[in-house]
Amino acid sequence: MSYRIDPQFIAEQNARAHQQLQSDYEALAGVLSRRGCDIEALTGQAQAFAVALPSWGVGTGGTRFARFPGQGEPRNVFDKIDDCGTIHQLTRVTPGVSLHFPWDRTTDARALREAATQHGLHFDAVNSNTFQDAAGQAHSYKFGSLTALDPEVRAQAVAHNIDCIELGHALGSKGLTVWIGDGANFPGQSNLRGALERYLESMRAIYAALPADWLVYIEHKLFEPAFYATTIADWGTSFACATELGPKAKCLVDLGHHAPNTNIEMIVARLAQFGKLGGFHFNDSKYGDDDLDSGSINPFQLFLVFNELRDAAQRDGQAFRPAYMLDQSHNVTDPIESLMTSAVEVQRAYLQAALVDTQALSHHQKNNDALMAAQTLKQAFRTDVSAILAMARYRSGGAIDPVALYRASAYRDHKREERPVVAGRSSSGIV
Ligand code: AOS
Ligand code: ZN
Ligand code: ZN
Ligand code: ZN
Repeated sequence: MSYRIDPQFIAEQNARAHQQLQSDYEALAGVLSRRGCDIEALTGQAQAFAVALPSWGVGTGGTRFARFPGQGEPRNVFDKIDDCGTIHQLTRVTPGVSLHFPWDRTTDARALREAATQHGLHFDAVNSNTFQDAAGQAHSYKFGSLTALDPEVRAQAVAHNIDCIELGHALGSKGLTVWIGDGANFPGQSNLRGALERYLESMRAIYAALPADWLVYIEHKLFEPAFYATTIADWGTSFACATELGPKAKCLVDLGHHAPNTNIEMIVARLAQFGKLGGFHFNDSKYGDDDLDSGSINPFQLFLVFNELRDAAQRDGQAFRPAYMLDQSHNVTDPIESLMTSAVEVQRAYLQAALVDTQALSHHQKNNDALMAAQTLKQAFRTDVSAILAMARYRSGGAIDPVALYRASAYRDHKREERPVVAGRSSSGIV
């Protein structure tokens, strides 16, 4: 039986912090009520919020350059589910897990589904992988996958995506995220239009295999590994392809996949306006696809993204339900601590956006009062909602302070014993 944090231990740790939380919460309730906001409604909203975990994020020490494996890291998808379960147990905000095939392939989908259910987890969108060669595959993706000139390579890449749909279907997923590294490193290397034509042809075959209640998410990325011309480089290409494919195709925005200083919140607004905003890979970055913890570099940008999401939800109501996922992996922290931190930061941005005084904002906009409009957003952004987030976790059975509780539990030490290091192992699938 693998180690799990005892709910009794959570209750004990929370008991020590509860009084302090209660007084912070009451103080904040007073501040908010003077602004006409009901803290209880906000706490309810925080409790209902969710962001899915990337299975690849719980592996330790991964960047594209090297891995520095940590002790007690997950050895397989079942271990990953245990770690994701722990993150959800403490934060109560991450009930979904996004798997990546073939990294997370298992022959026993039923056992995997059962393991997830035991942790109160379900499976969010599954991710295909044609950006690296899997052991034993017939054709290499060195010169592309869904866009490859060789029809056999394309057929293999399409078949893999359909395979992912079937695996995901057996696990209760409802979506497939497709990110490809296809593109060119040199001008002239490939015909730019031809590559996109082949992409669409391949995607049509994948689209045709989607179950009725599934979506396919097209994830764009400016560059890397293709450094001259990435086939699906931007939201315009993503939008055009999603439109070509049909209503089950939507665009996925990974915050790290844009040129520096790109106005990502505006991209979010555009995609939402035209009904093509499918979801997110949340993370943060300073230079490129850095995959750092959410809110660690630019929390204001994250808030502004959620401000657009708030606006879209207000306009479109229940129909507007983009998929929220994290996508991060790096070298220097315990990934469980980082993922808990990111999940809470995304939840924080959501809540801060819920605090925007929308009436005041539209009043200032009507009067062309740019200064006060900006101040209205800043007021919401500057509000420290930590006590609401902590209260939401507490009421949902999670930890008032997830990182402190995780450290106090010595979870990783237990896992170090349960998951002995095997020489040469690289199970997390991080590239
Ligand atoms: C790659 O840059 C993308 O962010 C994908 O979402 C990818 O599948 C994921 O980061 C795992 O490597
Ligand atoms: Zn991503
Ligand atoms: Zn990224
Ligand atoms: Zn990425």
